[in-house]
Amino acid sequence: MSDKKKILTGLQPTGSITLGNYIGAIKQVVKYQEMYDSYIFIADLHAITIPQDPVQLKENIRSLLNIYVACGIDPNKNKIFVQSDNEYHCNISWLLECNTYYGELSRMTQFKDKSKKNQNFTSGLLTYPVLMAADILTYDVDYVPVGGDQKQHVELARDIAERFNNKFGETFKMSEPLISKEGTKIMDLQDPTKKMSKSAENKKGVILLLDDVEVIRKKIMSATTDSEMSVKYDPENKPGISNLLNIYISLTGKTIEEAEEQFAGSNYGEFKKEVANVVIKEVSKIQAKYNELVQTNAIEEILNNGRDYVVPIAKQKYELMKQKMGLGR
Ligand code: ATP
Ligand code: LTN
Repeated sequence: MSDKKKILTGLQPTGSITLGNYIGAIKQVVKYQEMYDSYIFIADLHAITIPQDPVQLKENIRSLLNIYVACGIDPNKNKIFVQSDNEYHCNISWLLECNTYYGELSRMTQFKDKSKKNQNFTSGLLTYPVLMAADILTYDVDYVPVGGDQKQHVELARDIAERFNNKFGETFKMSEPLISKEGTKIMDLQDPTKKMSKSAENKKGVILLLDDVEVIRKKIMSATTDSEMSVKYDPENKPGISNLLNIYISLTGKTIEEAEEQFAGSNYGEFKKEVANVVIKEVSKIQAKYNELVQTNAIEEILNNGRDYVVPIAKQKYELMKQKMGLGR
């Protein structure tokens, strides 16, 4: 038994991964795997709370997994699985749903936002946080690394766990959200006052990890800057240059001061060229690994191992819940 603390994260298989996701989230998970016993899964059952094209969804699931492994998520240090491969998540979710109040779910901020946008929303959109609670509570994890938008859902999972424990006896560990400190936020290259986002309509300012490297170079070379001529970190007055500096230091490990000193006297063209070289070097490594993974289909074995590890754990938790609730024969 490992004495490491356990963490669990779910990733929605929607859209293509951006350089912002890589710097802001994936590199974080790669760091965590050294400290924690990590569970990481593709939340495909969560993705279908809004309509998905089946062919596209299947493609996104595989692509996301291959990208994560290509970025350094190590299958030997993480239990990597697909949520729908473990049927117990849904079974456990139902038992938890019957211990969750409608009022709690309809108060969730994300539900309120998303249901407003679409009049014909499904009931899955409402009950989604219970499925998320099932994901978390099944494995008795210590921490759940999430972005600020998901904190409320992790807190709901704690409420549900506490209620269940009080009613039926100790069954679940109380997991805590692990909100990383506001990490480096990478901005859109064309509009550096906006976050680089995978759902941006115009992709000129968004670097996708699977973009052709020459496309990446072009995107960086045509990034918005300013009319001064100094490579200085000043997000307020020089958002474009500051964003490029952020990208540069995130990938080189240098400090802002070191980078400013290095580029003192350089013009913006020279600076951008160097940023592009650094990004391309990093992305090329990821793409090479990605292509190798796609060709060898290595992900298949990784996912089989992940599934075989997590299913017995979830089955045991489900049986325990059934027994406590008086279900079955
Ligand atoms: P959307 O287009 O739906 O807003 P997104 O690209 O912002 O998607 P999310 O799925 O919301 O991606 O976020 C996944 C993870 O990536 C989160 O941890 C989030 O903080 C991080 N992330 C997303 N965009 C950036 C960015 N531009 N800079 C740093 N981190 C980011
Ligand atoms: N809801 C999360 C994805 C998610 C998750 C989880 C995160 C599903 N289940 C369990 C942490 C733990 C999202 O939309 N990012």
